[in-house]
Amino acid sequence: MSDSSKSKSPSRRQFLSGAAAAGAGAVAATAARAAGPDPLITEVQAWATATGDGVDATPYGLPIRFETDVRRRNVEWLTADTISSINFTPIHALDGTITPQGCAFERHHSGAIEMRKQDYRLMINGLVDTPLVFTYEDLERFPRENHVYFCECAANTGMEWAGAQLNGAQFTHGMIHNMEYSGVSLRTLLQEAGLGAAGDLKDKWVYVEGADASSNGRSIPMEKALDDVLVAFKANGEALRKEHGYPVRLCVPGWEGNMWVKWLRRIEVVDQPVQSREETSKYTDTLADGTSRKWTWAMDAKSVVTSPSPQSPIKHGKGPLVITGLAWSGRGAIKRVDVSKDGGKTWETARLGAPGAKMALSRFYLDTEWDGEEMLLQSRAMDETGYVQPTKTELRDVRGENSIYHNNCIQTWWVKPNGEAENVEVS
Ligand SMILES: Nc1nc2c(c(=O)[nH]1)N[C@H]1C(S)=C(S)[C@@H](COP(=O)(O)O)O[C@H]1N2
Ligand SMILES: [Mo]
Repeated sequence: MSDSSKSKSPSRRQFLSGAAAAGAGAVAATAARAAGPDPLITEVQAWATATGDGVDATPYGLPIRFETDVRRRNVEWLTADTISSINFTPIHALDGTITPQGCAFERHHSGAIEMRKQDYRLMINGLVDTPLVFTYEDLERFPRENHVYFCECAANTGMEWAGAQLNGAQFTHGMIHNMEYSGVSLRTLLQEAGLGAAGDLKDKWVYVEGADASSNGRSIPMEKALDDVLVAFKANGEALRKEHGYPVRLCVPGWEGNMWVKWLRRIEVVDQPVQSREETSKYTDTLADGTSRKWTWAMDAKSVVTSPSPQSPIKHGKGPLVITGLAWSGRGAIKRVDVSKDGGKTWETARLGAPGAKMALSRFYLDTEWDGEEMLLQSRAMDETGYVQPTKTELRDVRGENSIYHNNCIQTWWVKPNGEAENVEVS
């Protein structure tokens, strides 16, 4: 509970007003200078002595050159080549909840393919009344929906099972992005083909496939297919980027990223799961006794402090500190996030940037005072089902240590008195 926020807010205000009034005396001015630049800007600054760039027809705007560090990164030793590989979203450097496409992680099994809209075709076949092939223009004529959803690769945080491994939230938790998608519900397209031929829909499935060499085929139970699955062609208002499946991808809200088939080419209604590579030998969890857990579709509630973190150290001294991070759940909306500074012994409830939305990222903030001492920073998410994000020990007790996928345990950053942070484990 944030009992401390009440007692601490006056000192926060004192600090800020102290800086603003620093001109009053030499001692105050020195204090303010130590905390930041001079408070009064009376001279004409360089930017006002000439005009800036005119508007021009730049092909497409890019971030200002001072922000080029905010970019995807990969971990070279992780995969044998970049064709079947992954890069990571710079979540340590972003704020709010929407991930710009230009820095949203990519995961390909056989490289990103380039397809023109004119060449795009989507086939629905199998147990349908009328097998159909849609062009891109056909899809645009069905009623459209907009939804914000996160997409998390099941392997996110997968390198952390055996111990603290990668030093940065980008690498430990960056296989996630959150975008506003525009598209047509899969239900609408299935109804267009007609599901009468499928008979009882309860035990039916759809098998979805991409146009790339891997095909990335996955079976989805009909109940989910008719619920909230979206056939998307826009993300954050613009066309999908090539690497995210241009021109059309599937969004399977709350479920593991692997099911979000890119370059979507075929949807087959079938009477049993296909048992493809991606849903048997891959994306399956090996338990402590060596057996495998079949199908883990929904991504359980999870959170991470994005700043401070190893790539986003504290650059100021003690005093006001904003601790922030992301929380999400594949089973619904985030209800609450708690933050601990002492490795999970005590917790304070963080402030959500906006009320949690179903299967979408939530941003949390803990506006706090830093005493300049070391912290073992953690965050713990709770979703609307009442599920609470587990500690690493709790998760290992249930799942053993052989797993890779579906690691949603609490993350710890050891923040040192110099403001630097390191990936650690607490027991
Ligand atoms: N056709 C196709 N779809 C695919 C993949 C792929 O390799 N080919 N990778 C899957 C995996 S494992 C994930 S995590 C997500 C990643 O989506 P992104 O590249 O847009 O981040 O796409 C999924 N869809
Ligand atoms: Mo994935």
